[in-house]
Amino acid sequence: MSRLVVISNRMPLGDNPSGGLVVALRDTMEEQGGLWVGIAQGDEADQSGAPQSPVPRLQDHPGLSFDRKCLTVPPELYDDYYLGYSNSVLWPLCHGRTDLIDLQQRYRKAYIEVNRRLAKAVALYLKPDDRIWVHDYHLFPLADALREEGVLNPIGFFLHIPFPSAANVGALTHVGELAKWLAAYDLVGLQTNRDVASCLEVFRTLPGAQMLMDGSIRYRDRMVDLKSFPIGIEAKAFGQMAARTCGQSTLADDDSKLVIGADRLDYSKGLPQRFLAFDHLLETRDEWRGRINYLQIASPTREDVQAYREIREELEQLSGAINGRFSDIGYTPLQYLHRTVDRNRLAGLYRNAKVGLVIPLADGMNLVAKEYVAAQDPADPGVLVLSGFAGAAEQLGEHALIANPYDSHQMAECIHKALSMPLTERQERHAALLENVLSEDVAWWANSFLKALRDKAMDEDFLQLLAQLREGQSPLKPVEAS
Ligand code: ADQ
Repeated sequence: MSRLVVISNRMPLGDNPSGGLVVALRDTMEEQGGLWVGIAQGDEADQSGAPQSPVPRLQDHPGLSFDRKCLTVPPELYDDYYLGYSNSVLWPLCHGRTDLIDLQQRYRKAYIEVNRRLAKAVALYLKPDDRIWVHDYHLFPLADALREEGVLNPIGFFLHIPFPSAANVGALTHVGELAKWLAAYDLVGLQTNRDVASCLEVFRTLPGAQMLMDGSIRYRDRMVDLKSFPIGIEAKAFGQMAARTCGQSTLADDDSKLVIGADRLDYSKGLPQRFLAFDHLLETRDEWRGRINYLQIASPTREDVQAYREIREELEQLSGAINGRFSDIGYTPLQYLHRTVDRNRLAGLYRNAKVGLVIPLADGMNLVAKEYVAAQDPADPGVLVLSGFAGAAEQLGEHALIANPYDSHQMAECIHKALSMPLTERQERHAALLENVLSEDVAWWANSFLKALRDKAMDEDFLQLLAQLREGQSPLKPVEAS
């Protein structure tokens, strides 16, 4: 079987990597073997021991059963690529926050430069039959840059965040450039059908793009397939972990009801909106005062970007105000933790919570929604309250309670309904959700994507064969006389 080469901004470092995507792909890599390439910031000369050469070198990270290599990028260039173009331009664009875009020429230059360096470095290590799987918005231009280096291998791309709408994408100025980057891939995977529709719409508005009957796109001289592959989690293992750890993860008295949220502290996650809805619930349904606790865990992220500092301040103010209003002796309604929590502990907390509150304003998928479902006790499960703007709503929307983050009253009523839901209804909803989360798990996701990439490569080989036959060339090599 051909080798799998995974390329992402972050890669598993350390001997025992953790985290949704990393764990998922690590399993695939351990099964198949392969090469994983990532990017880190640092001093190139220190890493390679040699002055910077025109072709950047990759640093080896031995220690796992597959190969890991890392491109080192100097801090200033890395910041402009990562905090700048990736997280101050592309992230807000893809999450519908064009008002937060900070479009600076040097960011775009750095983004293209880092992708170019990565392509040059990776090209040296590629074998002719490698399959390449590139991940996420940091690396949109990578296939185009690899093609510049003469790489002909099948290259797939998976976007973990939403695809920007056609109405917003113009904020990039260079929309044709984005289309060219995408068309350099053989397969572009998106989280949802809604994202596929947005991507098709962006191509539809571009001169030179052609939509083909099979759903693929011809753009200039390239053909690219677009499909949705909703990412899953290691559901079975996560459920077992939750069952093991729930005993050590109790927070409050038995009769109090726990509502939980766990997110990176990101403006796309709708955290102020959740706090306002909780405030509204305590205000309008006073039977819950003293009886429910909302635990919101928010892990620190991208704190060097202004918009992230602002949302942190906003949450601190809101949580103080809510607790000031509704706390009593021995009762603090809202616990807001600005930190990362160990995954074992988190799984146990999910299992003990009667309500999982997953209310982003925009989200590619949202793995917390799936983790919450996997963690429940099927005999006495909690209820998932899910935003319709999470990608997960395409798979889970029918059996979760769908809440609108922009409507505090409706969200508060959803939480009330979840807390009051009879056992049989909770069991029925949970059984349907769990079936989906278990069957469309992370292995299913990775295998579906890789199969589609393989099929596409075979189709291309077949088309090439046909073209050769039409031109009267024999596709068969002459047998050499011995
Ligand atoms: P994220 O935006 O990071 O991922 P999400 O899918 O929710 O969002 O994954 C977060 C992960 O971090 C989950 O595994 C969660 O358990 C964990 N986590 C969150 N808060 C934590 C905390 N305080 N402590 C410890 N762990 C915490 C991006 C996209 C998503 C997409 C994923 C995968 O933005 O839409 O679902 O990639 O494709």
